[in-house]
This record gives sequence, structure tokens and C-alpha cells, in this order.
Amino acid sequence: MNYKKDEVTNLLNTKCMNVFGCSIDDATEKQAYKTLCYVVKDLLAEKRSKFAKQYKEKEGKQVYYMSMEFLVGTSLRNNLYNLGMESVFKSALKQKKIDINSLYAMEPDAGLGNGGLGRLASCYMDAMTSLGMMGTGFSIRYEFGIFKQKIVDGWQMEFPDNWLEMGDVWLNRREDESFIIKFGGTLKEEWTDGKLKVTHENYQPVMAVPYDMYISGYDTDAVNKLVLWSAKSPNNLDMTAFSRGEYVRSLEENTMAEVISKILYPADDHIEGKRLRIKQQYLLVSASLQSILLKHIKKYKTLDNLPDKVAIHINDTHPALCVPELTRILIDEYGYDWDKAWDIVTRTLTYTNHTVMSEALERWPESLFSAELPRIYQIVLEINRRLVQKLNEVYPGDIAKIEYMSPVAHGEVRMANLCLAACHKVNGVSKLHSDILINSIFKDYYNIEPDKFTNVTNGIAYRRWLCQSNPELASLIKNLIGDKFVHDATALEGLLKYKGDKNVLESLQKIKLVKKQALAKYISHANGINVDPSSIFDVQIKRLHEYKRQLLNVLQILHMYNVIKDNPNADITPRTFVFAAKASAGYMMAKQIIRLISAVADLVDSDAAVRDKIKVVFIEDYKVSLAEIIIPAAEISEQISIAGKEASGTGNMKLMINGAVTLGTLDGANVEICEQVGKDNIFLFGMTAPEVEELWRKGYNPNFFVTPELKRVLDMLTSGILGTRFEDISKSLLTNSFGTADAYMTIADFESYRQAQERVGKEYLNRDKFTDMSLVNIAKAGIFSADRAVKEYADNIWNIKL
Ligand code: KOT
Repeated sequence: MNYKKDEVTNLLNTKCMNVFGCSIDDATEKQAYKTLCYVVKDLLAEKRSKFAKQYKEKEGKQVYYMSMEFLVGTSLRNNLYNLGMESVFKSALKQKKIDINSLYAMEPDAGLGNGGLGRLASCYMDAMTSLGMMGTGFSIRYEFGIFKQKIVDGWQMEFPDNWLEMGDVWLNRREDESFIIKFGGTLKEEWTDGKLKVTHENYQPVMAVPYDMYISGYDTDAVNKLVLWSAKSPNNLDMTAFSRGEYVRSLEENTMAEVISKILYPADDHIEGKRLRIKQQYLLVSASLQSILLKHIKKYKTLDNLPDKVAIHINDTHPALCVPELTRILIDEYGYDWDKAWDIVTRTLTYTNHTVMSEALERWPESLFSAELPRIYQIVLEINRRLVQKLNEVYPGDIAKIEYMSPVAHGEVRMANLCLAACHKVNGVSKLHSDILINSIFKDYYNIEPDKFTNVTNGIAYRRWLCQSNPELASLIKNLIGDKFVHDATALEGLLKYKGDKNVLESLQKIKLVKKQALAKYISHANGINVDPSSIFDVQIKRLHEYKRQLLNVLQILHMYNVIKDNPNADITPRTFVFAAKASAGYMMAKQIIRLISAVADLVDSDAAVRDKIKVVFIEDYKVSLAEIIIPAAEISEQISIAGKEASGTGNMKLMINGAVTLGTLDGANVEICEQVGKDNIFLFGMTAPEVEELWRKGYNPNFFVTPELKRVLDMLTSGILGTRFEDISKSLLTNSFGTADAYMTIADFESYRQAQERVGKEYLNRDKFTDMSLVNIAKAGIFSADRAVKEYADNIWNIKL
């Protein structure tokens, strides 16, 4: 958009006057921040209206991306960057003696997600918009997003995240487009004219009120929307109950309804089968589908062509209720018969799986499911009945297999099977992960319908993660190869011709140092620790989960500690180990691991012989905006999950494009990172996924893998040297009474990891060689752009022509 400085000043003044009754000169900092956001929102609204009009005329196909999570992060800088208006706003504000950076700093993260899955959804909204697609995200307007984390004496504490206080500037409430969602109640069945009519009675109605958030894209005419549903009691106060003296019960019902959108469930890669959670899921699904269908019917006067005009994407199984709910609406509200309705459902819905962890596979007790959603339950039973009938023809008599594939069995409704039965495309999120899906957990479905399954390797909104978070690096790249890469990330390959170019390597080193200094400043402020920007910055930033093996990293640090204690002159390249991670509130082992990291940090820091060689920092409250500070400063990217468990990872891609070299296992997208950069530009270690499988088959006893060095480290866990005795962690690694010890093979991979870390230390000493590796990583990161991933979705899954 083309605005001059004076025009921008006018916009700011007018808006400030309208909202706060003062000119921007007299505004408080908070008022200035809100004014700026409102002005940007207005610009997006104007663009959106043009885009929607154009689109309406074209009658193209569009995507609805259903996700219980969108980890949006901050929007202000992103929107200004995308609109190409950062510098004009900066100078307009500067003239008013307002530093735009201080306004950026006031914006809270919209933390409506836990980790990878939610951030991916946001990266894809960015890419869809940048590609000019019409794509709408649907989720929930949680009043409290992912909790704020504080570390108190090494222990994680959770605090509510009241993001709306300053974050609601981006939301537009559209009360008049609300829908009623029905919970509980009973069903009445009547036969009229040979047709069964089901009426849902005595239900508790809840109103779903939409709030729109505009999503901008880079250099595009498109502006998309993320629609967030909020639960509200349909009658503010039931006055009849009030007059009957039952006002307490009436108020109770109000809060019961509103509690549905109160808070995000803070569990990553595992699920909690709670009543409130299924209500959240149904609220999202039912409200979104009602709104999609209403809009469609207004435009086309029929739903027969729904699959030609609409793709509805299910982001993991959390919105899997789309399957029965879409069937229900078509049958109950639009009068379709079963076969026609099912045909539309199957041709409209698609599904992405994001994990193979069994504790993350969603299943609901039939009793809870049927009580909360009686009509939906009835439809699920019918889907199940018809499927079992079909499977009986394919696998006659193979009861075990049919049961394994059924959406309803053993008193449970299994959401993945519901998606597999209904969606016409199913994908995993990296090559390895998609292979594991078709070769193991989804094998039986794959065997019947192989064409249904495909892979789309994850991608990132690299303009946020590179251009906005690391403008210094982006500007160097522009100077070297031009700015094509801002539209087409694969153009980064042009950097390869600077391999070995002394000047370029020196520039890269200088930029890295600047970003390390910035992170050091943050750490000094947040943790009160001074870290040395000339040491290697080695980072592991991601949710805390045993399979991700932060523990492996800590054990190796303890080993390094021992090496230095044994020989204070040992040849150790100084290293700063940075951790940041949230643990699910109820995940005790994860919380213990955080405590262990803190204890190791203290141990290392209290020892004069060690503290100049290694530092350990746990930065609290990991979130998108913190990642934007850490990632540009990273030199080593720890991606050390047990092979076969990390579906893809996306932090690995963000770190790579900022020049960090991966130290990792051949897991998730690390496999493809390795393919891109070649074995010389990555530090690989550990067992491969088939080797892990093989070791399980043979029988794994961690005790056989304990080397003398590791024994010494393991003893430290319980010796008292760390202050606390970490008995639970030690037991989880070694006690093998039920064959459950060391479920993530930390011990089996330790020696190989230790050696890889030794290589890192050595190779870093040859700074130019290391920077060359870094350069190759940047150059080869283009394929991991969300633009590429979304194009693949459009081509292979949604059937949308771009
Ligand atoms: C959480 C609960 C149930 C099912 C799946 C999840 C889940 C998976 N949450 N995050 N993930 C991650 O998704 C990312 C995006 O695809 C992956 O890169 C990452 O490996 C998953 O762990």
C-alpha cells in the first residue's frame, strides 16, 4: 500500500481522536499502541473488502482450516511488514517522538496454541494469504491462551495468560453472525412419510459468537480471516428463573456456557479426555460448519456442489467432529439422504495427522460422548455400522483387524479412525512420518485405499522467521543475491556460490555475533546471568517432552562438567547451552527435567573451574516472540528426539534458515534437512527409526549401554551433588522391572551423542569452515517454506488451482 508519511500521521491522529479523544501527541504509550493497531486493522479491512469482492465474482474454490490451535504470536510488525509500510509508520511515529519498537514490545503474543501444531496453522494462514488464496482459519477465542511460565527454585509455575487485555485490538466481534450449539438433551424419533425424523430436545443451548482477526500476506491483494468462536449463554440472564428465585442456578448456567471458551488445554502431544474439551471441539466444529454452509447456500442456492467449492481441512483429530457434524447438518437441516450426504462429506473433508504418539491419539468414552452429543453419537454409530459392513467384505472374518479399524470399539469413539473413514485425503508432515503412518499405524486403511495417503512436509513462514526476526541477515542476503528470495525461498540457493568467500563468511559471523549479543542482553535481563557471546550458542527450544530428549542434552552437559573437573585445561570450546520449554502442567516427569536443567545450570555456574567453559541457561516462558529472539542467535540446533517419534519439527527449519547447524537424529524433517545440506553440513548421531524398532524387538535393556562415563553422570543424578536428588529421573532411565525403563532410549543413544558433541566443539574452532556449514544451511532452507507446503496442499489435497 502506498501512503506518505503525512497521510499516515493523519490516520493516526484521526483514529486517536476518535477512540481516545486526544491527538497522538498527547496519547499515553498504551493509547499510541492501540491507535497504531486500529489504523493497521482499518487498512487490512479496506483491503479485505476489495479482495472478498473480487473473489466472490470468481467463484473459486476456498479452504477452511479447522484447528483447535493457532499460535499467532504478535501481529503488528508482521502486518506492517506484509503491507510494506513498516518504514513509513516508523518515521511518522518518530516525528511524534514515538519509537515503533517500544510499541511492538507492548503487544502480547496471541498464544492460542501449545507448540508445533498451532504454529504450523498460523504459518499456513500466512502462506495461503501470501499466495493469494482464499483461506479461512477457524478456532476458539480462548480468554486465556497458553499459560505464562515462571521458574521458581527450578520448578515450573503456571500463571494465566490474559492476552486479551492488550491483544483484543485485532479482533472484530460479529454478534449478529452467532450460531446456537446444542449440548446434551434427548432425541425424539418419528416416522413421517416413510422417513425417519430425529428431533433433538431438552438440550442446553450455547451461543457461539465469532470474532474475526485479519491475516495479512506478503505483497499480495489478499487478506484472509481467522475466525475465533467465543461461547456465550444465549440468554444473558434467564429472567423467568430470576423471578422464580432461581437466579443462582440461572447465573450458574451462564458461566457454565461461557467456561467453554475460557482456556486453552495446555497439553502437547498427548490428550486429556475431559468433558470440557469435547465441548470446545464441538463448539468449534458446529459453529464453523453452520457458518460455512449458510454462506455457501446463500451464494449457490444448493449444497450439492460443496466439494467443488470448498475444502474443509481437519488439523489433527481435534476437529474430527466435522465428520459426523457435517453429516448431521446435511441430513437433519438440509434434508439430504444418507448416501448423498456421505458422498458430500467424504469429498469435502481432508485430514492431517501430526503425531504417532499413542497417548496423543484421541479417543472418547462412549458414555461421555453420547451424553454430551447424543445426535452426533447416533451418526457416528451409523458411520461405524456401514464401515464395518464394508470391511467385512474386504476382510471377511478378520474380526481383530476390523475392530482395530473401527471408529467405535471397546466402549470408545476413536477420532483418527473416524477421519480415516471419511476424509478423501490423509497426510503426514514429513517423509519419514508419512511412511510410518502407511507402514504401521494406518497400514490397514492404506492397504484398502493407497491413493488416499500422501505426504506434505511441513514448512515455515520464513518471512517472519528470517526477514522480520533477522533483518540484518536478510539484508546481507539481499545484497548478495537480490531480493527474489523474499517471494521464492528456493532462490536462497544462490548463496551457495559464496561458499568459501572470506568476506561473506566474515559478514555472516558479524551478524551472528550481533544477534548473540542481543540474546545475551535478553538473558542478562531475564536470568541475571552473563553469557559470553563468543562461546558456541547451542539451543534446544521446544515443548518439554521425554521423547524430545532434553534429558539427553543435560546428561551430556554433566559429562562435559566431569571432563573439565578432571582436567581444568581440557580442550573444550566454550559453550552456552540455551534451553526454553514449557511442560504440560500435569506432566511431572517433564517438570522434573526442567528442575534438573536448572540444577545443572547452578552446579556449572557455582564452579569457577567450569563456568568459563560452559554455561547453562533455561529461559522461561518460551513463546513465538521469544523464539524470534533466540533463533537468530543460535549456532547449534538441537533436534535430538528418538528416531520415529518427532513427526516433523518446524523449529529445526527456523533455526536452519538462520544459519544454525543441526545436531540431530534422523527423525522427522531432520531426514530431509540432511538430504538438502548433505552429511557434511549436519551433525548426525544416534539410531535410525528402523534401528530403534529392531532394538525394541530384540529387547532393550538400558543397563547394557551404560559406559563408565555415563555411569558417572547417572550417579550424579542421585548423589546429592545437584542439591536435589533426582530419583524419579534416574529410575525412569534404569529400573527395568516391567521392561519400561528408558522408554526413549536416551541411554542407548548417549555415546553416539557424546561423540557428535565432541565433533561440534572441534569443528567450531575452524570458524570459516563452520560458517561455511552455516551458509549451506541457509542456502538450502528454501524448500522448507510454508509457501511450498501450502502449494502442495492446494495441488494434492484440496484440489485448488493457484
Ligand atoms: C498434540 C495432541 C494430539 C495430537 C497431536 C499433537 C501435536 C503434534 N501437537 N504438536 N504436534 C507437532 O506438530 C508439528 C507440526 O506438524 C510437528 O512438527 C511436530 O513434530 C509435532 O509434535
